[in-house]
Amino acid sequence: MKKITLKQLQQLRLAHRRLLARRNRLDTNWYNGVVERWKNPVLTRDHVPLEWRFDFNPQTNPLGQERLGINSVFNPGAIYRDGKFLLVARIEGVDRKSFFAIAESQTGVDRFAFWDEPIVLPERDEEETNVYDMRLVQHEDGWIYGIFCTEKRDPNAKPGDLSSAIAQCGLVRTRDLRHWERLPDIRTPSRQQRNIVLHPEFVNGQYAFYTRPADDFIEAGTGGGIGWGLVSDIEHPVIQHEKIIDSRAYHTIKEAKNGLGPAPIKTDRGWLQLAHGVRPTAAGLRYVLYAFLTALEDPSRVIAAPGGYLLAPLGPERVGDVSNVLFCNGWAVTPDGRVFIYYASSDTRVHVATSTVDRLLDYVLNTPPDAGRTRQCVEQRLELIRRNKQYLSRVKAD
Ligand code: M1P
Repeated sequence: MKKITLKQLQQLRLAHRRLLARRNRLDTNWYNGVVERWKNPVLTRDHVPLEWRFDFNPQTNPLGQERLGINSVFNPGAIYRDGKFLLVARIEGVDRKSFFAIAESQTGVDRFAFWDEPIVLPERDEEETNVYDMRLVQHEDGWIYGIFCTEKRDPNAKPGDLSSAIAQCGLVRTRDLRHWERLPDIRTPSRQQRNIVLHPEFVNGQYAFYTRPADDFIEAGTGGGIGWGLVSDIEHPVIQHEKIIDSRAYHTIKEAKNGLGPAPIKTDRGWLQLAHGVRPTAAGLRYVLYAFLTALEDPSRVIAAPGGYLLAPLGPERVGDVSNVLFCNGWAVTPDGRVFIYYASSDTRVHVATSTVDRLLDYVLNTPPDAGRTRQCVEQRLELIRRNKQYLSRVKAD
């Protein structure tokens, strides 16, 4: 029995090593000129080190069973640092609780490997039951901040109600991604807060946050939209006033709710922003990713907003624990302007799409906005078709 068990574990090790060494390939079946998709997910539950799951000692695990299983790896924050791509992934155990761990790669598109242990996040509240979706932000004050969702059971829930929860935003900071200091949770006027993102620069000498006010845990309720608020003291992060800078809208990709993804990328034309938009369907909520641009001198002012989505769940991405979901809270930009968008599909695994700052700027500045109504949308398309006809007939005539 012991022999077979050992052999199984050796086979697991071999398969794990092979997975971590696997090179990725561009998905050549897909083209839009803005981003490339890649064939393989960059992180899955199978990437999690075997030592985090199995007890390798035959004395205590004679049957070689998995002791602490992993359900999924998704929604990572991202940063490019010292020539490496680092993801702070949300790892969900089979017990439904999530924790954070860092995976690193030299290429950004494959061969991600987790550091030897998960992050030990300092706790502030014993009621905190789950944490997830960390945004990593290198702020101009010199710290790297981690902003994440902290969730607990609603203290006012009736005894039989085990689903009502309160989501708020936790805050940590670090200089080396190994030692984390927990700051007080971010306080805002809203009952529910997820998807808070720190802007990487001071605005009028203050820390600036993108928020997502909501009065319901799953739906936005009467709230919603991407909000904006300022904080003077990061060690006492209280946002007194939130203003909505990107609203939900009827019959758009962000009808039900929306939320900022990663911290924006500074470009010479403005701040490049990536967000998720959610709409209701008969099959449940559908999450897609959309991009827009805000003004350099006022990052809360939207100056370009392409219509529709940039990325939506495709093929196998459409299926998972929460199907029909793309979610992104991490992207990394290299000094030469390459952009690596780490998006998760269906709350299950992590993929990468690649682009450049220039291509994303072209996309946000030159894609027509949502025309609002079918009739206007047809006009938009006719205009494109007729310009193409004119151009192509001229080229043929030449
Ligand atoms: O299940 C989809 C996503 O739902 C929540 O995001 P939001 O509050 O924007 O709807 C989060 O739980 C997120 O982790 C999850 O991917």
